[in-house]
Amino acid sequence: MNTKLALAAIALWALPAWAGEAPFRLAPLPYPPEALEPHIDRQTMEIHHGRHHRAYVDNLNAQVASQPELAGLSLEELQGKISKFNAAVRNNGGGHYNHALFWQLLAPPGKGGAPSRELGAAIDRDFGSLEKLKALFGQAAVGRFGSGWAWLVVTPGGKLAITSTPNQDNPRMDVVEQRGEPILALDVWEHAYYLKYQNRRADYVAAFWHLVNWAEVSRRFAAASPPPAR
Ligand code: MN3
Repeated sequence: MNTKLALAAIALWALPAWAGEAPFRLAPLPYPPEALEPHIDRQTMEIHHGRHHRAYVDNLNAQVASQPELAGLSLEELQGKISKFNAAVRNNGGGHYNHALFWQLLAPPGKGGAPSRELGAAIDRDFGSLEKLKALFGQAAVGRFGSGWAWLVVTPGGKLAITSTPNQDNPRMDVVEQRGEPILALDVWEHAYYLKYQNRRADYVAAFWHLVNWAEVSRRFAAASPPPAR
C-alpha cells in the first residue's frame, strides 16, 4: 500500500460513526475565498464557509442518529417540514440551507450581471424600481434585530416580496409568517461581516449590492414563477 492510500485509510477510519451515511454535505465555495474582495474579505469567507457552515452541516448530520427520518429528506424538503423536528434540526437545517443558497447568490464584483428582462419587469411591478427594491431590502437587513437574514421571495401568489427572519429560519420553513421561494438572501449575522465592518452593518449591506449574482437570482425567479397565463 502506498503512503497516500494508507493515509486515506486512516482518515476514513478516524471519521465519526455516522459519517459513512451522512446525508448532508458541505459543497466547496463556487469561487475562491478572496474572489469577493474588497467587499467581503478572504478571512471572513474562509471562517464563514469552512467553520460556521461546516458546523451546521456536521450538527445536522449528528441529528440523523436520533431522527433517522431526516436522512430520507432533501435539504429543500426538510425546510417545509421543519416544525416536525427539534430546535437543533431547525437551527442547523436552516443554517445549512441558508448558507448553501447564499454562496450561490454571490459573484465576484462586476461578474453578477443584471436582472433578466422578466425579473426586471416583476421588480418594477412590485416595487416600482430596482432602487426601491434595494432600499426596502436594505431596511429589512439593517432592521433585523440581532442575528438573521433578509430575503427576496416569490410568494405562493407569484409576487415578489421582501421579508426577514431571525436566527437560521428561512421563508421555506413551515413556521414563518411570510412564506415563499427565496431568490435572494443576505446573511446579517455578525459572523458574516464583523472582521471587516465591525458594527457597521449598513455598510456591509450597501457593499452586498456589488456582489449579487443576478444571473442566479433571475434563474431562481424563473423556476419559482408560475407559467404566464394564456
Ligand atoms: Mn452565516
